[in-house]
Amino acid sequence: MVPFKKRRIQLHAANSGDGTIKFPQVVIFLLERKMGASRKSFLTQLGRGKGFLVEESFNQSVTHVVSENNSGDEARTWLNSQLSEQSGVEKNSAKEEIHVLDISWYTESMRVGCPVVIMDRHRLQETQQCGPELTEFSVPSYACQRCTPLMGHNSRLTDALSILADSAEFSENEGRNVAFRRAAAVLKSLPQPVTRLKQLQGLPCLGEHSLRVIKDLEGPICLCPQEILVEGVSLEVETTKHSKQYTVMKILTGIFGVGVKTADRWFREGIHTLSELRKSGHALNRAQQAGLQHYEDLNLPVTKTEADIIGHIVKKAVNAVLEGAEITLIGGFRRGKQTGHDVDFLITHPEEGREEGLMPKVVSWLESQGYLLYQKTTRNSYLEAKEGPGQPSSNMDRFERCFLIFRLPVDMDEGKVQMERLIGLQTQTENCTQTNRCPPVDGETETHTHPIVDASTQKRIPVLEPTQGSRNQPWRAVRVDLVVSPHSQFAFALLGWTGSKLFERDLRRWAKQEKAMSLSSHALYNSIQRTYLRANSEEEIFAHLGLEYIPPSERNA
Ligand code: 8GT
Ligand code: MN
Repeated sequence: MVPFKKRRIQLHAANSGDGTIKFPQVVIFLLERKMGASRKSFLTQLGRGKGFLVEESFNQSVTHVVSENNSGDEARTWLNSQLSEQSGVEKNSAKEEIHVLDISWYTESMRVGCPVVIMDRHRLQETQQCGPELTEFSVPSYACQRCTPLMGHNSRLTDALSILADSAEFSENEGRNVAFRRAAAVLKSLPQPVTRLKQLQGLPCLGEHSLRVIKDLEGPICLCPQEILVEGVSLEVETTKHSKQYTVMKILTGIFGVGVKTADRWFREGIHTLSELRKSGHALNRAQQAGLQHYEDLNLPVTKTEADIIGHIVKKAVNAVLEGAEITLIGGFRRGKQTGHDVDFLITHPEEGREEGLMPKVVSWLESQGYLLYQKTTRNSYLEAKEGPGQPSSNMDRFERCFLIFRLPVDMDEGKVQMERLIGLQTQTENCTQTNRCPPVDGETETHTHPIVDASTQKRIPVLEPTQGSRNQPWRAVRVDLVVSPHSQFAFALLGWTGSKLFERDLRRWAKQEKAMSLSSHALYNSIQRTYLRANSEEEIFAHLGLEYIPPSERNA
């Protein structure tokens, strides 16, 4: 024990440290109890010399209490007694704000010269652990058993894992792709941000690899002299994100009609940009030609407003060709997304059978009004009695389905689409474009509308498509998917096309593995009883599957 007089002198000397404060948001108090006054004085001086703000006595501005040789309980009891002496400070709220730390945090920070990230080992452990930081998460293993909102609380982690999933997808490593997507989906479903790795113990789908990435991302956080918060990085994620393969595959698979296989082949051939692809002389199919032509537009997110306007136009088309037909917005927008990569609609008619042959008529109407830049229609080939239930492993269903590239008029002056103008719009398309229609093959049709080309000069006539890029056009291209379902299958189609992809995948997996059932977007089949289970609503399907109903807004796994 240092004699009182000497102690005062030492403390005074510490106080007079005139170094500037480099980390004003970190206010430290060193607990003298069991540390001793002389050591406290020495450490205070050391900290101040390095630009740390070390308070002489405990006060309301303190953010970090550092203790040596005290247990977590002892330090917390001391802190609570200090807090209760201070008026207007609630113990519990203060408890969340003040870090109670072991001396190791302080000495490490001294060594580095800035406050190091607080790791588990720096915190004084209390016997009774409670409070939001220590929430123990519990998550069921199937995505269809849990709620996953649009915005999770751990987007930094989920974004990183999604990059690794994309990369695995580009390498056609399906197992790895799904593993990372599942891990990301589990983190997205958590009700709070992950603050400690040990909170993840026992959670499903978090493999060793994902945990390693999370660990790298969670630290070290360091308040550098410039006071920039530097978060932990995952070398693997950074390397992947900036790798040639990843960046090129992102570009090439971003072309409508180009899948991973084709993109990978081009990548290996040395095609790394759109202009290299254009120059390569590769024969592109119609979808790819259209995709390349409208690349910029199709890679701009579609807004909810645009989706609603397209919905209005499609509804008009549907009603024009079949009275009483109904359309429903499905896909991501039904789950509450505000932007999407496309717009998906499900069309049906309350009278079974009336929907037959509807798609070609809707498409013709849209085409005649100049709304289509590209379309490919496939016929419904699903016949329950003949073929049996849809295979759960397949996500390709056999509804009458149409992939469109929609030509959405845009008001150039205001930079946004105007509903009223659009609905009555008669475009000049017939005057300035030509349509290439393929003869139907196996119930499929495909058309691609090009800007008309002057036969003698081979130059485009620039009526609707100025050469300055698509933003100077009075329209934009948007991907739209239309699906027609018989009314008896509507609930299954609605559930199957609302997504998310992982949610759907897990619904089918749950049905098969847990219930011996086979779920598709057409039907639910009980493999043991050999019967189809009818349903008029999504709620009924969840009930058949023995699952709690999850609304669309919580299916964002
Ligand atoms: P996004 O468009 O904003 O990117 O997001 P999304 O709307 O969720 O994705 P999507 O790629 O447009 O797909 C919409 C939903 O349709 C997803 O749930 C997906 O699983 C589902 N889906 C397909 N193709 C097929 C298919 O052939 N059959 C069935 N039943 N569902 C499909 O994408
Ligand atoms: Mn979609």
